[in-house]
Amino acid sequence: MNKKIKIQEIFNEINNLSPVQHTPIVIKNIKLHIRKMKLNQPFETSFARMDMLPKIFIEITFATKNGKEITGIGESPFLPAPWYDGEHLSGGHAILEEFIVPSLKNNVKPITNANDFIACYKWVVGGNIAKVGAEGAYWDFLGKLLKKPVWKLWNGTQKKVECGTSIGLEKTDSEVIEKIRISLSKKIKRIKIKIKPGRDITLVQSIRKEFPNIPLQVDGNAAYDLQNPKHVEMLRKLDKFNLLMIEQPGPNDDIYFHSRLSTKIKTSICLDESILHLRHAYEAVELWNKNKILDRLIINIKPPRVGGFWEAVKIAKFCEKVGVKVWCGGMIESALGKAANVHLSTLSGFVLPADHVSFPEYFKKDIAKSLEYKNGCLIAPNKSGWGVERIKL
Ligand code: OSB
Ligand code: MG
Repeated sequence: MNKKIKIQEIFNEINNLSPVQHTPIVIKNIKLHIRKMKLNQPFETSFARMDMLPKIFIEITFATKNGKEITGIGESPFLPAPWYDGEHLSGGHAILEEFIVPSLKNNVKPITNANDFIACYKWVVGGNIAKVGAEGAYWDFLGKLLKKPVWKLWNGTQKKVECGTSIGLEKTDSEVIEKIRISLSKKIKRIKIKIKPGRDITLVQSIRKEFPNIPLQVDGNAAYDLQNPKHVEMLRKLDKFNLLMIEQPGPNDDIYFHSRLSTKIKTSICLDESILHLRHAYEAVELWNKNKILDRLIINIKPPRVGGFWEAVKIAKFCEKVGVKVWCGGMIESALGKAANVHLSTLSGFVLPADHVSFPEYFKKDIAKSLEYKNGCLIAPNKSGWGVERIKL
């Protein structure tokens, strides 16, 4: 399939997308809350087995000209070590405390939309997970100011959001299968499992033996060497299992060799780690389109990985226009971050189930109540802002 699409024109249009305009606001106060949240059960990927997720919750109080003060909260969902994207708690804390927070506090330019807010710290290179916490506080505030849920500020349309779950690696295949069974009993819409070299083909084979028809996908988290023919051959062997996609098998910062891999296998390739902003999505679309296999590209959009919700909205709209399917990935966020991801998933470009839930719930003790999961779906809240109440930081 090689549709004649004007990628540059679409990119320009989306890149200039205007966020909601509002009355000028000033930043009154910023508080950072560090929390180390224990998981109910360990989560293992190709890079590590985790039992705790460290987070920074960012509370920003804004004031309008008439002196009305409103506080919003955002989440920076770090991992315990720089396994996934180079960020971690102490580094992220330093970026927030030394650079992002002062840049916001010392800002003298008027803030009348999301771009003005983001412009305060846009000069910081990287620090995407740190940045998303600040922007999350802004959107929560803006929703409260305008008395609307955030998803309406983004013109989301799918109030009912389909959920999948991400199941980690375990010592034995039967342990993974048991976890899948539990999720299926909760009517989950699709299963994603983690794989790595040596824990891939036979694992998927035993899952398919047990569940021949479930919607199933795999995530390699950068564990495969796409320039190694043996690794490419392993991935090619997955073709016979009717998987929805293979997520980020190759290096974190690679798009090109993923596109080459995609010419050699039928299963769609989904990019996660290597898409850090809208321009990366453009690069991927152009490469797959040149190879006439654009229908085999999928993009996982995570606000923390792309440094903010507005960037995530733009990538979703861009992909929708060029005809690339997207879904909302997770970073094992708290109930607050997961709710924010549900708001994002209401955009019409999100056509595949997201990583929004876990059975049992992710954390021993969460900072708020999770949105109510029912029959494989979550409903985007009607309340103002993120719509998450009784947050205990
Ligand atoms: O690659 O999607 C990933 C968790 C941490 C880091 C990376 C990933 C994940 C997940 C879990 O797969 C997603 C979730 O349930 O939040
Ligand atoms: Mg992933």
